[in-house]
Amino acid sequence: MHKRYPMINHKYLDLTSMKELPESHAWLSLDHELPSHNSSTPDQVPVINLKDPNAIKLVGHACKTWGVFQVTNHGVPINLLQQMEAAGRKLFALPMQQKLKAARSPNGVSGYGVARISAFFPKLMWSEGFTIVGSPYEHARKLWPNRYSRFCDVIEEYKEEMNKLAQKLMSLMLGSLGVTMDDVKWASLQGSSAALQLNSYPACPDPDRAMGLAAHTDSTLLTILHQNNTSGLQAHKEGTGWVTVPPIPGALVINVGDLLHILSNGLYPSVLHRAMVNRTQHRLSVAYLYGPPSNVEISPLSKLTDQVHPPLYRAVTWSEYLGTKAKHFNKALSSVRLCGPLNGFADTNDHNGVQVG
Ligand SMILES: O=C(O)CCC(=O)C(=O)O
Repeated sequence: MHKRYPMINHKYLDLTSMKELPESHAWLSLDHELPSHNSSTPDQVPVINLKDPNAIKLVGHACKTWGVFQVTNHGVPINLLQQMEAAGRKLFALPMQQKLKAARSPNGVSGYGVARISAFFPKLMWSEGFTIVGSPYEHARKLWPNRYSRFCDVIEEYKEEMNKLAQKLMSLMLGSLGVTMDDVKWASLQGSSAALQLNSYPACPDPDRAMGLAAHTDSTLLTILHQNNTSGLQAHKEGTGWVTVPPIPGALVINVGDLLHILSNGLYPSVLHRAMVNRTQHRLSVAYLYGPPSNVEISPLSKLTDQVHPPLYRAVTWSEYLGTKAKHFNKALSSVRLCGPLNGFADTNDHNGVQVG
Protein backbone atom coordinates (compact mmCIF):
# COMPACT_ATOMS: atom_id res chain seq x y z
CA MET A 1 0.00 0.00 0.00
CA HIS A 2 1.17 3.53 -0.77
CA LYS A 3 2.10 5.66 2.28
CA ARG A 4 -0.76 7.86 3.42
CA TYR A 5 -0.48 11.11 5.33
CA PRO A 6 -2.88 12.49 7.95
CA MET A 7 -4.91 15.42 6.65
CA ILE A 8 -3.27 18.73 7.45
CA ASN A 9 -5.34 21.36 9.30
CA HIS A 10 -4.87 24.08 6.73
CA LYS A 11 -6.91 22.12 4.25
CA TYR A 12 -9.34 24.92 3.51
CA LEU A 13 -7.13 27.99 3.44
CA ASP A 14 -8.39 30.73 1.16
CA LEU A 15 -5.39 30.60 -1.19
CA THR A 16 -6.31 33.82 -3.00
CA SER A 17 -5.69 35.85 0.17
CA MET A 18 -2.22 34.44 0.92
CA LYS A 19 0.75 36.84 0.68
CA GLU A 20 3.28 34.12 1.51
CA LEU A 21 3.44 30.39 0.92
CA PRO A 22 2.44 28.66 4.18
CA GLU A 23 4.62 25.75 5.38
CA SER A 24 1.68 23.40 4.81
CA HIS A 25 1.97 24.13 1.05
CA ALA A 26 5.77 24.45 0.73
CA TRP A 27 7.11 21.48 -1.21
CA LEU A 28 10.79 20.70 -1.28
CA SER A 29 12.73 22.19 -4.16
CA LEU A 30 11.18 21.14 -7.45
CA ASP A 31 14.40 21.81 -9.37
CA HIS A 32 15.15 18.14 -9.95
CA GLU A 33 11.82 17.86 -11.71
CA LEU A 34 12.11 20.79 -14.10
CA PRO A 35 11.30 19.97 -17.72
CA SER A 36 14.36 19.16 -19.76
CA HIS A 37 15.24 21.92 -22.17
CA ASN A 38 16.70 21.28 -25.55
CA SER A 39 15.96 24.49 -27.35
CA SER A 40 17.12 23.31 -30.79
CA THR A 41 14.70 20.37 -30.98
CA PRO A 42 11.97 20.90 -28.42
CA ASP A 43 9.88 17.77 -27.98
CA GLN A 44 6.27 18.91 -28.31
CA VAL A 45 3.01 17.23 -27.47
CA PRO A 46 1.29 16.43 -30.83
CA VAL A 47 -1.61 18.60 -32.02
CA ILE A 48 -4.10 16.66 -34.18
CA ASN A 49 -6.80 18.08 -36.41
CA LEU A 50 -9.62 15.55 -36.03
CA LYS A 51 -10.81 16.35 -39.56
CA ASP A 52 -7.45 15.26 -40.99
CA PRO A 53 -8.01 12.19 -43.21
CA ASN A 54 -5.05 10.61 -41.40
CA ALA A 55 -6.51 11.23 -37.94
CA ILE A 56 -6.57 7.51 -36.98
CA LYS A 57 -2.89 7.11 -37.73
CA LEU A 58 -1.96 10.36 -36.02
CA VAL A 59 -3.98 9.47 -32.91
CA GLY A 60 -2.38 5.99 -32.78
CA HIS A 61 1.11 7.43 -33.05
CA ALA A 62 0.43 10.07 -30.40
CA CYS A 63 -1.03 7.47 -28.01
CA LYS A 64 1.95 5.20 -28.46
CA THR A 65 4.71 7.76 -28.20
CA TRP A 66 3.20 10.26 -25.75
CA GLY A 67 -0.05 9.10 -24.19
CA VAL A 68 -1.21 12.70 -24.56
CA PHE A 69 -2.10 15.00 -27.45
CA GLN A 70 -4.19 18.07 -28.23
CA VAL A 71 -7.10 18.06 -30.66
CA THR A 72 -8.57 20.78 -32.85
CA ASN A 73 -11.72 20.58 -35.00
CA HIS A 74 -13.18 18.36 -32.28
CA GLY A 75 -16.77 19.50 -32.75
CA VAL A 76 -17.31 20.98 -29.26
CA PRO A 77 -18.59 24.55 -29.71
CA ILE A 78 -16.06 27.15 -28.55
CA ASN A 79 -18.77 29.15 -26.80
CA LEU A 80 -19.63 26.09 -24.67
CA LEU A 81 -15.98 25.88 -23.58
CA GLN A 82 -16.18 29.56 -22.67
CA GLN A 83 -19.43 29.09 -20.75
CA MET A 84 -17.94 26.16 -18.84
CA GLU A 85 -14.91 28.24 -17.94
CA ALA A 86 -17.13 31.12 -16.77
CA ALA A 87 -19.21 28.70 -14.66
CA GLY A 88 -16.03 27.36 -13.03
CA ARG A 89 -14.77 30.89 -12.32
CA LYS A 90 -18.08 31.82 -10.72
CA LEU A 91 -17.99 28.75 -8.51
CA PHE A 92 -14.43 29.19 -7.26
CA ALA A 93 -14.96 32.94 -6.70
CA LEU A 94 -17.60 32.20 -4.04
CA PRO A 95 -16.57 32.84 -0.40
CA MET A 96 -14.98 29.79 1.25
CA GLN A 97 -17.89 29.40 3.70
CA GLN A 98 -20.27 29.12 0.76
CA LYS A 99 -18.12 26.62 -1.13
CA LEU A 100 -17.85 24.49 2.01
CA LYS A 101 -21.62 24.07 2.00
CA ALA A 102 -21.04 21.80 -0.99
CA ALA A 103 -17.93 20.11 0.47
CA ARG A 104 -17.20 16.54 -0.57
CA SER A 105 -18.06 14.18 2.29
CA PRO A 106 -15.10 12.13 3.66
CA ASN A 107 -15.97 9.03 1.65
CA GLY A 108 -17.86 10.75 -1.15
CA VAL A 109 -16.75 11.60 -4.66
CA SER A 110 -18.86 14.65 -5.58
CA GLY A 111 -18.42 18.17 -4.27
CA TYR A 112 -15.90 20.81 -3.31
CA GLY A 113 -12.50 20.01 -1.76
CA VAL A 114 -8.75 19.59 -2.08
CA ALA A 115 -7.35 17.11 -4.60
CA ARG A 116 -8.22 13.57 -3.56
CA ILE A 117 -4.62 12.46 -4.15
CA SER A 118 -3.57 14.84 -1.32
CA ALA A 119 -3.66 11.90 1.10
CA PHE A 120 -0.55 10.48 -0.59
CA PHE A 121 1.59 13.59 -0.06
CA PRO A 122 3.02 15.25 3.04
CA LYS A 123 2.24 18.75 1.71
CA LEU A 124 -0.92 20.32 0.36
CA MET A 125 -1.37 21.38 -3.24
CA TRP A 126 -1.98 24.93 -4.42
CA SER A 127 -5.40 24.22 -5.84
CA GLU A 128 -9.04 23.58 -5.06
CA GLY A 129 -11.42 21.33 -6.93
CA PHE A 130 -15.05 20.52 -7.53
CA THR A 131 -16.06 17.04 -8.69
CA ILE A 132 -19.38 16.26 -10.38
CA VAL A 133 -20.57 12.67 -10.75
CA GLY A 134 -24.13 12.36 -12.04
CA SER A 135 -26.38 15.37 -11.64
CA PRO A 136 -24.82 18.65 -10.41
CA TYR A 137 -28.18 19.70 -8.96
CA GLU A 138 -27.75 18.74 -5.25
CA HIS A 139 -24.46 20.57 -4.86
CA ALA A 140 -25.36 23.54 -7.06
CA ARG A 141 -28.47 24.15 -4.97
CA LYS A 142 -26.28 24.45 -1.85
CA LEU A 143 -23.96 26.91 -3.58
CA TRP A 144 -26.67 29.11 -5.13
CA PRO A 145 -30.00 28.34 -3.39
CA ASN A 146 -31.98 30.51 -5.83
CA ARG A 147 -29.85 30.64 -8.95
CA TYR A 148 -28.44 27.20 -9.66
CA SER A 149 -30.18 26.35 -12.92
CA ARG A 150 -27.80 28.18 -15.27
CA PHE A 151 -24.81 26.34 -13.75
CA CYS A 152 -26.62 22.99 -14.04
CA ASP A 153 -27.60 23.66 -17.66
CA VAL A 154 -24.02 24.41 -18.68
CA ILE A 155 -22.72 21.31 -16.89
CA GLU A 156 -25.31 19.04 -18.54
CA GLU A 157 -24.64 20.44 -22.00
CA TYR A 158 -20.88 20.18 -21.47
CA LYS A 159 -21.15 16.53 -20.35
CA GLU A 160 -23.23 15.70 -23.40
CA GLU A 161 -20.74 17.22 -25.83
CA MET A 162 -17.82 15.61 -24.02
CA ASN A 163 -19.50 12.22 -24.18
CA LYS A 164 -19.88 12.56 -27.96
CA LEU A 165 -16.24 13.53 -28.33
CA ALA A 166 -15.10 10.71 -26.00
CA GLN A 167 -16.96 8.18 -28.18
CA LYS A 168 -15.34 9.61 -31.30
CA LEU A 169 -11.90 9.43 -29.68
CA MET A 170 -12.48 5.86 -28.48
CA SER A 171 -13.40 4.87 -32.00
CA LEU A 172 -10.19 6.47 -33.35
CA MET A 173 -8.03 4.95 -30.62
CA LEU A 174 -9.49 1.46 -31.05
CA GLY A 175 -9.34 1.86 -34.83
CA SER A 176 -5.64 2.68 -34.59
CA LEU A 177 -5.17 -0.63 -32.71
CA GLY A 178 -6.95 -2.50 -35.54
CA VAL A 179 -10.11 -2.98 -33.45
CA THR A 180 -13.61 -1.67 -34.10
CA MET A 181 -16.21 -0.40 -31.66
CA ASP A 182 -18.21 -3.54 -32.54
CA ASP A 183 -15.33 -5.76 -31.35
CA VAL A 184 -15.60 -4.12 -27.95
CA LYS A 185 -19.25 -4.56 -27.09
CA TRP A 186 -19.40 -2.12 -24.18
CA ALA A 187 -17.61 0.66 -26.10
CA SER A 188 -20.68 1.73 -28.03
CA LEU A 189 -23.09 1.23 -25.14
CA GLN A 190 -24.75 4.25 -23.62
CA GLY A 191 -23.80 3.11 -20.12
CA SER A 192 -20.30 4.58 -20.11
CA SER A 193 -19.47 6.36 -16.87
CA ALA A 194 -17.87 9.75 -16.48
CA ALA A 195 -17.03 12.46 -13.98
CA LEU A 196 -16.31 16.13 -14.38
CA GLN A 197 -13.45 17.63 -12.39
CA LEU A 198 -13.14 21.43 -12.15
CA ASN A 199 -9.74 22.63 -10.93
CA SER A 200 -8.75 26.11 -9.79
CA TYR A 201 -5.13 27.19 -9.29
CA PRO A 202 -4.96 30.71 -7.82
CA ALA A 203 -1.91 32.92 -8.48
CA CYS A 204 0.78 31.83 -6.00
CA PRO A 205 3.27 34.02 -4.06
CA ASP A 206 6.06 31.39 -4.33
CA PRO A 207 5.33 29.20 -7.35
CA ASP A 208 8.78 27.55 -7.44
CA ARG A 209 8.11 25.83 -4.12
CA ALA A 210 4.41 25.10 -4.67
CA MET A 211 2.66 22.29 -6.54
CA GLY A 212 -0.72 22.77 -8.24
CA LEU A 213 -1.54 19.11 -8.69
CA ALA A 214 1.10 16.45 -8.07
CA ALA A 215 2.12 13.93 -10.73
CA HIS A 216 -0.44 11.21 -11.33
CA THR A 217 -2.03 9.16 -14.07
CA ASP A 218 -5.80 9.11 -14.59
CA SER A 219 -7.80 5.97 -13.75
CA THR A 220 -9.87 6.49 -16.92
CA LEU A 221 -9.98 5.15 -20.45
CA LEU A 222 -9.29 8.69 -21.58
CA THR A 223 -9.54 12.20 -20.19
CA ILE A 224 -10.55 15.34 -22.10
CA LEU A 225 -9.09 18.48 -20.54
CA HIS A 226 -9.99 22.07 -21.22
CA GLN A 227 -7.46 24.53 -19.79
CA ASN A 228 -7.84 28.31 -19.79
CA ASN A 229 -5.21 30.44 -21.47
CA THR A 230 -2.71 30.00 -18.62
CA SER A 231 0.06 27.46 -18.90
CA GLY A 232 0.63 24.91 -16.11
CA LEU A 233 -0.08 21.39 -17.36
CA GLN A 234 3.02 19.23 -17.85
CA ALA A 235 3.24 15.70 -19.21
CA HIS A 236 6.07 13.28 -18.57
CA LYS A 237 7.71 11.58 -21.53
CA GLU A 238 10.20 8.75 -21.20
CA GLY A 239 13.66 9.94 -22.21
CA THR A 240 12.60 13.59 -22.36
CA GLY A 241 11.25 14.46 -18.92
CA TRP A 242 8.54 16.99 -18.10
CA VAL A 243 7.09 18.85 -21.08
CA THR A 244 4.64 21.74 -20.86
CA VAL A 245 1.37 21.26 -22.73
CA PRO A 246 0.77 24.85 -23.92
CA PRO A 247 -2.79 26.18 -24.00
CA ILE A 248 -4.03 26.52 -27.59
CA PRO A 249 -7.27 28.54 -27.85
CA GLY A 250 -10.15 26.19 -28.64
CA ALA A 251 -8.05 23.01 -28.48
CA LEU A 252 -8.62 20.20 -25.97
CA VAL A 253 -5.99 18.01 -24.33
CA ILE A 254 -6.52 14.23 -24.46
CA ASN A 255 -4.80 11.92 -21.96
CA VAL A 256 -4.56 8.17 -22.22
CA GLY A 257 -5.72 6.75 -18.87
CA ASP A 258 -4.86 3.55 -16.98
CA LEU A 259 -7.80 1.55 -18.41
CA LEU A 260 -6.81 2.22 -22.03
CA HIS A 261 -3.29 1.27 -21.02
CA ILE A 262 -4.66 -2.09 -19.83
CA LEU A 263 -6.96 -2.50 -22.84
CA SER A 264 -4.07 -1.86 -25.25
CA ASN A 265 -1.88 -4.28 -23.29
CA GLY A 266 0.57 -1.50 -22.50
CA LEU A 267 0.90 -0.29 -26.12
CA TYR A 268 -0.71 3.06 -25.26
CA PRO A 269 0.88 4.28 -22.05
CA SER A 270 -1.16 6.05 -19.47
CA VAL A 271 0.51 9.45 -19.22
CA LEU A 272 1.97 10.82 -16.00
CA HIS A 273 1.05 14.51 -15.70
CA ARG A 274 0.92 17.33 -13.17
CA ALA A 275 -0.09 20.99 -12.90
CA MET A 276 2.31 23.79 -11.95
CA VAL A 277 1.26 27.22 -10.70
CA ASN A 278 2.47 30.74 -11.38
CA ARG A 279 2.85 34.09 -9.64
CA THR A 280 0.33 36.24 -11.48
CA GLN A 281 -2.35 34.28 -13.29
CA HIS A 282 -5.30 32.32 -12.00
CA ARG A 283 -5.42 29.02 -13.88
CA LEU A 284 -8.57 26.96 -14.41
CA SER A 285 -9.02 23.54 -15.94
CA VAL A 286 -11.96 21.20 -16.50
CA ALA A 287 -11.28 17.48 -16.88
CA TYR A 288 -13.87 15.08 -18.30
CA LEU A 289 -12.93 11.68 -16.90
CA TYR A 290 -14.31 9.02 -19.22
CA GLY A 291 -14.55 5.32 -18.42
CA PRO A 292 -16.48 2.17 -19.32
CA PRO A 293 -19.72 1.13 -17.60
CA SER A 294 -18.48 0.65 -14.04
CA ASN A 295 -19.01 -3.11 -13.80
CA VAL A 296 -17.68 -4.20 -17.19
CA GLU A 297 -14.41 -6.15 -16.98
CA ILE A 298 -11.56 -4.47 -18.82
CA SER A 299 -8.68 -6.64 -19.95
CA PRO A 300 -6.11 -6.58 -22.77
CA LEU A 301 -7.90 -6.85 -26.14
CA SER A 302 -7.70 -10.41 -27.41
CA LYS A 303 -6.72 -9.15 -30.89
CA LEU A 304 -3.55 -7.73 -29.38
CA THR A 305 -2.41 -10.80 -27.50
CA ASP A 306 -0.91 -14.13 -28.59
CA GLN A 307 1.77 -16.50 -27.34
CA VAL A 308 4.51 -13.97 -27.99
CA HIS A 309 2.49 -11.12 -26.53
CA PRO A 310 0.68 -12.53 -23.50
CA PRO A 311 -1.81 -10.36 -21.63
CA LEU A 312 0.17 -8.17 -19.26
CA TYR A 313 -2.77 -7.24 -17.02
CA ARG A 314 -5.56 -9.09 -15.33
CA ALA A 315 -9.21 -8.13 -15.90
CA VAL A 316 -10.56 -5.34 -13.69
CA THR A 317 -13.80 -3.39 -13.55
CA TRP A 318 -13.59 0.38 -13.30
CA SER A 319 -15.04 0.34 -9.79
CA GLU A 320 -12.53 -2.29 -8.66
CA TYR A 321 -9.68 -0.33 -10.24
CA LEU A 322 -10.73 2.90 -8.50
CA GLY A 323 -10.50 1.03 -5.19
CA THR A 324 -7.03 -0.22 -6.12
CA LYS A 325 -5.96 3.29 -7.08
CA ALA A 326 -7.23 4.68 -3.78
CA LYS A 327 -4.97 2.20 -2.01
CA HIS A 328 -1.90 2.00 -4.23
CA PHE A 329 -2.04 5.35 -6.08
CA ASN A 330 0.73 5.45 -8.74
CA LYS A 331 1.54 1.77 -8.21
CA ALA A 332 -2.02 0.66 -9.04
CA LEU A 333 -1.17 -0.40 -12.61
CA SER A 334 1.75 -2.53 -11.48
CA SER A 335 -0.51 -4.08 -8.87
CA VAL A 336 -2.85 -5.52 -11.55
CA ARG A 337 0.02 -6.59 -13.76
CA LEU A 338 0.37 -10.29 -14.53
CA CYS A 339 3.95 -10.66 -15.70
CA GLY A 340 7.13 -8.67 -16.29
CA PRO A 341 7.88 -6.96 -19.62
CA LEU A 342 9.14 -9.20 -22.41
CA ASN A 343 11.81 -8.18 -24.87
CA GLY A 344 10.50 -5.60 -27.30
CA PHE A 345 7.23 -5.31 -25.46
CA ALA A 346 8.14 -3.18 -22.54
CA ASP A 347 5.47 -1.53 -20.49
CA THR A 348 6.39 2.11 -20.74
CA ASN A 349 4.25 3.03 -17.78
CA ASP A 350 6.38 1.86 -14.92
CA HIS A 351 6.50 5.13 -13.00
CA ASN A 352 8.16 3.68 -9.97
CA GLY A 353 11.36 5.42 -10.96
CA VAL A 354 9.78 8.84 -11.54
CA GLN A 355 9.66 11.33 -8.72
CA VAL A 356 5.98 12.05 -8.30
CA GLY A 357 6.03 14.46 -5.42
O1 LIG B 1 -5.18 21.19 -14.37
C1 LIG B 1 -4.61 20.41 -15.14
O2 LIG B 1 -4.05 20.80 -16.15
C2 LIG B 1 -4.56 18.95 -14.83
C3 LIG B 1 -5.80 18.42 -14.18
C4 LIG B 1 -5.72 16.97 -13.87
O3 LIG B 1 -4.72 16.33 -14.09
C5 LIG B 1 -6.87 16.28 -13.24
O4 LIG B 1 -7.91 16.91 -12.98
O5 LIG B 1 -6.73 15.06 -13.00
